[in-house]
Amino acid sequence: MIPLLKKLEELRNTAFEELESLSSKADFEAFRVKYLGRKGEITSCLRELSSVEPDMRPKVGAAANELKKELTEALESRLNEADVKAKPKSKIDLTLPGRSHFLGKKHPISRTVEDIIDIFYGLGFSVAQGPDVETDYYNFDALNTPDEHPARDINDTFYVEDGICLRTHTSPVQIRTMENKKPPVRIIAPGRCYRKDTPDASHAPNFFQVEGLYVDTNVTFADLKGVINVFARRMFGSDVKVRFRPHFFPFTEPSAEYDFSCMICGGKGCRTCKNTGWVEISGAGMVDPAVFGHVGYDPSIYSGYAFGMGVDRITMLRYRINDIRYLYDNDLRVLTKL
Ligand code: 2NM
Repeated sequence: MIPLLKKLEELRNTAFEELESLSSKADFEAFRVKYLGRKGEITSCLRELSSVEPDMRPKVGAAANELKKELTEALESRLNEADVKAKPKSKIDLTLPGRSHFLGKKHPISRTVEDIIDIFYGLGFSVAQGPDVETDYYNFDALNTPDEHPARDINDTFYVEDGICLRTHTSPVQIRTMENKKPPVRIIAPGRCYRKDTPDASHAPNFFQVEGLYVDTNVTFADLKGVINVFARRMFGSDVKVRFRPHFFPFTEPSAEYDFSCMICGGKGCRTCKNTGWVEISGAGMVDPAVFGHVGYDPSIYSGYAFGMGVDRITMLRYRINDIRYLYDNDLRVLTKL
């Protein structure tokens, strides 16, 4: 037998034997260098081919290449199984079903506020904002609310300290805006308000309002009715009806409360409208000259209307929520269904 062939045969035996005994990554690498490397055993056999008789070279060369291929494959498969064994048992159970993710949603009140803002943008209003913590002056005095008015009672208003309260409406924003800007003024003031009410189906100690104000020359109650009518239709559709009932507010004269026809029952009468066919939205009126006096507007030149609306009430109507507390409970069953 050709010595080189014999050598290859021995190499095969020792190499395969050695391969079985390897365990560490370093062992495998050393093995690869020793047998399959550029200066390894098989390469050196191939170099010795020149010493073999020419007609035998192809046979010996093929044998060397064959061994190289077998060893490479064997090493590969040993590495793979060693890899599996080397890994610690995973703590992650890949067979578990995936977790579903909740996709965040805007709160229904935020959605209503945004829709209201969009409608009033379309009517030429801009948005004004102010602080939640107010002085008595902005929350009451400037709004022509007398000292003895029941709304000022410590049982109705949250006082932070003497003379400082949580705003009970967003009207202070209107006052601040008028102080800083000459007419024409056409703004809405959306935001959170606070009243010391015991929570029930229709009361929460904090709630949301959007108030509107338009001051210019020759503004009339007819302009107010027009804007409220347009708002009602854009918000609830072309079938909704609006009615105004005389009322009193210290900051407007004349004043009214206004109702929309009930969109739950279509005006026929149901629980939400207490069988009247109408749901109260809020109040409105012509800004009282005394209020203009506080902000330095001349009531003989300017007139204006103001209105409020209860965002919670509107939200409850459009999403058919029959208890205001659902809006503040962070109950995902409510939030994900809307
Ligand atoms: C309402 C109802 C009627 C109102 C009045 C003013 C201001 F600042 F111009 F005097 N702002 N908002 C107003 C008027 C608010 O909400 C029920």
